[in-house]
Amino acid sequence: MPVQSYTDTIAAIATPLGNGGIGILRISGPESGEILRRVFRGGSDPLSQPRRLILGDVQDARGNVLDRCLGVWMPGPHSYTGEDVAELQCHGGLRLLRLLLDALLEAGARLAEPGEFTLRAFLNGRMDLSQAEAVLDLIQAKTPTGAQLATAQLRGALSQPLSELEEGLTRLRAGMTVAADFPEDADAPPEDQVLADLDFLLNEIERLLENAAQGQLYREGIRVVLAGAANAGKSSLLNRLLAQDRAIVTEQAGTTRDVISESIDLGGLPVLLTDTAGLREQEDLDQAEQIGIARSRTAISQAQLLLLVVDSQSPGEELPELLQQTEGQPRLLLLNKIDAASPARLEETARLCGELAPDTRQIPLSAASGEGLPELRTAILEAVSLSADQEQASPLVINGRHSQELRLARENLLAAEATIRSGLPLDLAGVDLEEAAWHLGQISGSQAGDGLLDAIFSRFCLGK
Ligand SMILES: Nc1nc2c(ncn2[C@@H]2O[C@H](COP(=O)(O)OP(=O)(O)OP(=O)(O)O)[C@@H](O)[C@H]2O)c(=O)[nH]1
Ligand SMILES: [Mg+2]
Repeated sequence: MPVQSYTDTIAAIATPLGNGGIGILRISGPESGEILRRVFRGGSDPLSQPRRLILGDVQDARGNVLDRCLGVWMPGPHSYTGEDVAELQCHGGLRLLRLLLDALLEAGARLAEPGEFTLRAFLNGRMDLSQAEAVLDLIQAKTPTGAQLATAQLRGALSQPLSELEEGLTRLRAGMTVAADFPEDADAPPEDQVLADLDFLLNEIERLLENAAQGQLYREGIRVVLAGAANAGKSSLLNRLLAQDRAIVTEQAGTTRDVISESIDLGGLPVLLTDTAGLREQEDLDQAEQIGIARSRTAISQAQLLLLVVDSQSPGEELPELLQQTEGQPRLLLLNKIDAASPARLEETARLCGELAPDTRQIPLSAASGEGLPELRTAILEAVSLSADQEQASPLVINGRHSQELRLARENLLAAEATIRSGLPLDLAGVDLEEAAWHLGQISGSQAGDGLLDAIFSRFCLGK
């Protein structure tokens, strides 16, 4: 862990920049106590009562009282940053908070960079890099499940298996060095043991990557597009899933002209649901509808999951072409309007769809009555390989950077395994293992360079 001791003291407004009930100013660094004493006049000295809220006045260098607020003193190392930290809970007016911040800067603090509090927490060993990134995920979480997963990561869901991996790898490398240098040494692990240990590490990485794929979905969500012939009921379905009258629905074909997107929370999965203009071939389409249809085609090509809506009473002549064009894309066929279709018509439509797209799952439903909607929700989750039963899954919120480093570490371990299996001397595998350790260190931060840290922490907001 890179330990660095800062000599300066930073300050920032930690609450959102707007008017609110309260606004919090945060100070961290060796001068925090001094600065707090300079600006805060409480009923008692906050420094003599760590972690206690003290009521007092904040004043500027000229002695003007700016606000009445609560001050709290949190001495390091048991603070968020690991340094001496002070916070002022004031009234939440933006203009007022700026004045108060000025007073802190006048009293000797420097304005914090975005993410600098969390960067200091990382550099002081209060959290590893994956936990610091979880702080960012937590702030930006799109659904309650996303927030829960980020909290789990903050509490060590990734750091813990990761540090076990790093330790396992270190032990393995140490054993192999002994085996290479002193093959007769009783402590040297036999080749079988080395291979078994490597296998164990590989399985562990594999498991993390699998959970990561799920976690990424919960974190970033998926783009789901409703497409199909005009009048099939796409907008009605959008409204039904949103539980809100968002898109205009009429009996006329060609109602929707533009692409409409809304977010929904589907069992914790953030879904960006897009309604599109119905596809239809006709000579006399006006210009708006033609542009709308072109936009539909773009949306269709960018979807991560397509919901192809079919009127089960009459599937329409556009269906074969649409099915052909979207072949190979993840998709579901929604046989809509089952409330109005006779059983014979429904069966006929299902048979036709089965012929045209034998591998595509069909879901009979009704946007009007809501029948089949629970099945649709489950099918969407299953289509992106998520269990509708969240208790069973243990997704990890790993970002793209983490999974990339895990994959590179896996490649290094596989290369090491191949070297050993081919009967080459054990120490030749050492370089690969060293590299694997380096990649794991990029996730925990034990090997992270300044460039990486800058890239990560600059994405934070001010005051975090
Ligand atoms: N009976 C019945 N009618 C439905 C159902 N879903 C939609 N409709 C009707 O079908 C007609 C077209 O619905 P829309 O939701 O506008 O269809 P659309 O696919 O968005 O149509 P375009 O925007 O023109 O492409 C409306 O009159 C709806 O009330 C359903 O499940 N059952
Ligand atoms: Mg529509």
